[in-house]
Amino acid sequence: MPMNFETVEVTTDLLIIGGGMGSCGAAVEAAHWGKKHGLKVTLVDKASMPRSGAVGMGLSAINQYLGVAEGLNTVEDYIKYVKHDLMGVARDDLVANIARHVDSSVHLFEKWGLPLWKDENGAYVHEGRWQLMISGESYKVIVAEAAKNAIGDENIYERIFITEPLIENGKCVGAVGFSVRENKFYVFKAKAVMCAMGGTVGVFKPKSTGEGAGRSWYPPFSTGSSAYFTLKAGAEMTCQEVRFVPIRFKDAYGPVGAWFLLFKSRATNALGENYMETRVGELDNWGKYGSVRPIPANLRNYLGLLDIKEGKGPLFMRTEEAIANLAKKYEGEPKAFKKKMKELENEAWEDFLDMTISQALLWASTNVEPEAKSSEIAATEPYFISSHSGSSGAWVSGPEDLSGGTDYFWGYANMTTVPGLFAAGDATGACPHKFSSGTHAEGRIAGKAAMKYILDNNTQVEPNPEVIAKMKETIFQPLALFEEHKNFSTDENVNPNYILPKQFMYRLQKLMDEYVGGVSSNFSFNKASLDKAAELFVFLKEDAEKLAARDLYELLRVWENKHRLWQAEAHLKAVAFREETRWPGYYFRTDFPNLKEEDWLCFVNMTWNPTNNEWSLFKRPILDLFGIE
Ligand code: SFD
Ligand code: AMP
Repeated sequence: MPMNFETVEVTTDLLIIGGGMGSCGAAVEAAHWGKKHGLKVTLVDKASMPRSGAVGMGLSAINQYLGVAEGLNTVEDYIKYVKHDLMGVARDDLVANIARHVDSSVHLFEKWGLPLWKDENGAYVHEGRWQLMISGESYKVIVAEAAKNAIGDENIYERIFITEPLIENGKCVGAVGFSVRENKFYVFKAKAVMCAMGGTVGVFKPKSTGEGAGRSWYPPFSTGSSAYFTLKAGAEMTCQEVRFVPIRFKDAYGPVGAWFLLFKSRATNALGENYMETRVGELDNWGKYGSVRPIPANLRNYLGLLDIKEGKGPLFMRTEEAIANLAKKYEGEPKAFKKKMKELENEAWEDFLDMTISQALLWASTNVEPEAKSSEIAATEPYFISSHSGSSGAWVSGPEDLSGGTDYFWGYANMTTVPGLFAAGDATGACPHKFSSGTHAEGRIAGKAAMKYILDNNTQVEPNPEVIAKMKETIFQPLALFEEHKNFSTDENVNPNYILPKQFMYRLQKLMDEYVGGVSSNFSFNKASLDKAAELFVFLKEDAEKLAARDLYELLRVWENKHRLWQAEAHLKAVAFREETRWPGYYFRTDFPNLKEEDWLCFVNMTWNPTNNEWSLFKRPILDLFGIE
């Protein structure tokens, strides 16, 4: 591997990092303001935009749509739904800001060519109250095309992995990274930076190991870059304890929403019991959140997990029963019945073919006919994602009209506590349930605010060249380390001088799985196991300095793992700090098994201090801005 990496410098006004849903929203909006004021917008993605990020495979539903103009819902309805789902812990202002803009993002998608399902009256077909059905195999291609058209191909850098933020006098002034295809080191200098590099997968040992390794619900290429970037910039973070454990079709992770909401399916245990009914009394233990409807996602999980713990699994999605129920009214008319059954079968397969193709393959290869036989569902390994029902991310400012004058506001919507650094999507915390559409809307909000910030602070701060030189050395050091020591042993995989990224990842995942409540420890832990994790973490971090790479591909894996490590550490610290159990279907503290509203109905926030390498954790109050209980 040659060590002569060319340095490429790019100077811009706004740098958007990531090419996913949030970034595509930001690109469209920022380009509009950029054209008006002569400002340049540049976007950098580690992959190729038309298929990068969580929506790359496509989706079969848009999960946030309010239908305000149609009189379907209000912004307040949505805040209430989100706050209840997260057991009281969410930011009114951020949720409201997204909710009031999300419908217009959905209308843009439709204008750009995304096929939304319509009924015979031309109205959108709803999956549930907030969800719209789409034929979304090419969802990301369509949204990325609009973003590319807005800022121009010449301003888009693909296949560049961003590793570090550039900070000068506490302000974010750019980022550095490397090409995953060429021997090039990139320095992006900017007046403002927007971080939207998605969530984190692979911190916990996945259920899919061996021949299924690499399969996950959220994309395996979401590797914690948002959390790393914002933490390393010195930004305040929030809800790092709030991981997401979805219930999914077992082994290929097919989503369940369409089955529960559109097909009105039940899930039952091996004895045919519906745990949502047999376990309903358990909900009384979780304060007022046990009586809200819909039942919060984590409590729904919890009821199923209780059945599993008692040996009443596996759990099954009763697809055959749901399809039969929907076709029932056509039973007297054979032709209409046949047609309806065909239509339902098509919808069942399309749900996966649009979004989780491997689930359709698994069905096909295991002779599943959903109209004839139930399919197993199960809780997955934990993920870090704030756009679905998790909540971890950076603590960002709200918009002035909603939270001005409160501690939620410090100047520019969606700016982190680091001046010049904005965030959206999985990168921002405490505003969950934004999904693909809300993330796009949040990206637009952040993109617009960032352009305003640039107009108000229109100076290009030059990053320190010595810092950049040092970063370049650090980024490529894993290649040099391998070259230096590769001949020490007869097997490259076994060498006392370095650790390869796959081995490192397995170690991180084992640690988190066993001591911080992964699948094998039944999502449970206590202080003793967290202390053990913290002890092992010290060794793991020491060895992170010895990560080695044989080629550019492995260098990417090295940096993905370094990023994951920070998300893992932030999580470990946050769950140790919160001495209660608030989301029992996501994790359970056996030493503090109850909800403690008086002490813990608050945000757990944290910062990492770049100057002394110290972490601090603290509580922040939850403000009630809309009078929503
Ligand atoms: O059914 C770097 N999501 C769903 N949303 C919906 O609206 N409907 C659904 O049906 C949804 N479901 C679903 C969903 C996701 C997945 C994977 C499945 C099913 C199987 C959620 C949305 O997809 C999600 O909310 C948004 O996409 C989040 O957007 P954003 O922008 O926060 O993240 P991204 O789109 O993953 O993009 C990240 C980008 O960053 C790049 N990147 N670039 C440079 N340097 C680095 N170091 C980088 N690291 C990452 C990525 O390449 C990417 O471009 S259902 O389950 O509910
Ligand atoms: P999922 O497929 O689990 O990602 O869910 C898609 C959407 O449906 C999300 O908005 C979920 O919150 C919602 N959802 C899924 N299952 C249920 C359920 N049983 N009750 C209410 N909402 C659900």
